[in-house]
Amino acid sequence: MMGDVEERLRPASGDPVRLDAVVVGAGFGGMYAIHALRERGMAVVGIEAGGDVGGVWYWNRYPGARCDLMCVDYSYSFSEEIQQEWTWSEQFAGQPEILAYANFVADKLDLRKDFRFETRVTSAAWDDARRVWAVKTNRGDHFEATYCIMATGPLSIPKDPEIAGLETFAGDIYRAQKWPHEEVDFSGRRVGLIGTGSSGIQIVTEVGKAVGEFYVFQRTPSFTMPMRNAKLDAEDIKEIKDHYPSLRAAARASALGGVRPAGNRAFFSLPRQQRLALLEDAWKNGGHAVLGTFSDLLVNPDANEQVADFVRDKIGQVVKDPKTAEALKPRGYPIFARRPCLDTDYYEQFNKPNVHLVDLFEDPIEAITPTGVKLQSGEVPLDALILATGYDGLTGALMAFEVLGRDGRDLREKWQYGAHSWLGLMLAGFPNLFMVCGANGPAALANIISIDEQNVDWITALMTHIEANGLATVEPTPEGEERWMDIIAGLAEKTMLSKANTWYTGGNVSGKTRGLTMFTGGFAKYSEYCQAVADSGYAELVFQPDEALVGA
Ligand code: NA7
Repeated sequence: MMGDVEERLRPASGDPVRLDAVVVGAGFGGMYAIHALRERGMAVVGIEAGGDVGGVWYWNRYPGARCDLMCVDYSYSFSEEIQQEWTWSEQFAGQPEILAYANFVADKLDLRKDFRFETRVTSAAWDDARRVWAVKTNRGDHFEATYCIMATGPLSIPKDPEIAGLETFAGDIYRAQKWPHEEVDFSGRRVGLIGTGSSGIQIVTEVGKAVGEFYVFQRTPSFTMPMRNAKLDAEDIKEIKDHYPSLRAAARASALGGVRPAGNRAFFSLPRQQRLALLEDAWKNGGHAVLGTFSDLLVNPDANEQVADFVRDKIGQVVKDPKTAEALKPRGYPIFARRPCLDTDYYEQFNKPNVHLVDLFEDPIEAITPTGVKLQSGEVPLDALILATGYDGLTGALMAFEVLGRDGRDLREKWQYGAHSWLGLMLAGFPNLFMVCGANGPAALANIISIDEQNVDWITALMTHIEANGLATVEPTPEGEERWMDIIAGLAEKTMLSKANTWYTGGNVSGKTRGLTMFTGGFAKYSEYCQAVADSGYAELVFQPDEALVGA
């Protein structure tokens, strides 16, 4: 292990700073990685483009930003002290509280001292002769480390809409993915919003409360269901804190990496009236209960369509203007194939006289002008424009800078026709490089903090194996990677998740190879695969010995 980090970060000359590991990203994955590696006595540095910890929760400060998983799930489980000291105020926490939690953890574990903030990695290259990753940043840092851990997050590269004239708009532009730190007052202003995914829907419910005229430019409507968030009282908190071990165990054993029950009965195994009663209960229950009611909603198109009809009926019951209601009803793709959104009074906003839905399928945007949005039917004058147009998900962050593996192999070239990886954790041809919550793991289909912890624990166990056996490098075999990709493809074929144009499939980024690069078998099954590899003595991984120890 390397010596004291502080000392190492101040090299005497312009030589690279030598470390055990570089971690890219200070979201929940990177924060836990820094902690876990330090616990092993390793010298580490974390590099983060944002000004502080929190990852997506640092950037996404838009009004209404909230996690759609309950905080009993969406929080760290590795420290009983943190679990007991931190108290959540609501079932589903808002962005300010999640960011406060990230800061609490960073303070508690003194994580910031090992992070370089407001710093971007410009290149990471494997030096095979010296068996180190050379990592350079836009601030002129040059680190050399045995391991490189990419905790860059599935959603960190914002994607602007490809609409002519966007740069000419003379009013204020706000991006959901990079919201200003200070409060934005929309009252009395004419505001437009482009994008009605999870972010756009959350923005509508908040901005709709205090705005002059609000134009929601909708291309594909999303299915959204009531979150039914609730404050946690002292009794709730006590119960949660007393039962963390069993809550966490249930989460780890589940498909979502969370405690929400998932139904194991098939949709058509019950008579119609009973199915409807269950759906009604789930609707009243809130959250993702509707999704969890039946086991086959993503594999049985008829069942899926009936649940979609159920939700479309609910939209019709809330929205008073029939034309608006019809435009808000998603059609043409299976429910849950796009991220199912959770909201509080989203559809109610469209009953207000100053909130206008613009159906872009009927009246497309021709251009953005200095004064507003030009539709086919004419211009909508605007003072401000909000963009909630999503991300280049899963692969965007690692393709945004140079990552060079063995023999200078470029990751952009490796991923040119789709993201190939092994267990979503490693890449053939890229020794000692790890991804946390990477492409071809469960990623957006499960609780990301559960994945972060599971990934980092698996990685550190592998490091222990490497050290205990006098080894120096590790990487998956190309055959192992292909076998994993066959598993991913085989599972993907069985679900309807690829049947919508979303960031899940790369369908939202023009020119990106389409394909569902996520493990759809569920978090528990994924963990079993990873554990089986460890139990097999890491079959499918190739190691090279530590030459310094050979013959010693
Ligand atoms: P999403 O879910 O990718 O949504 C992006 C939205 O932006 C979606 O409604 C898009 O419509 C819309 N969009 C993109 N480009 C355009 C143009 N050119 N014109 C009109 N509308 C456009 O991103 P979010 O940030 O909401 O959510 C990302 C994840 O965060 C979510 O899945 C959760 O995991 C949390 P389209 O569908 O392309 O018709």
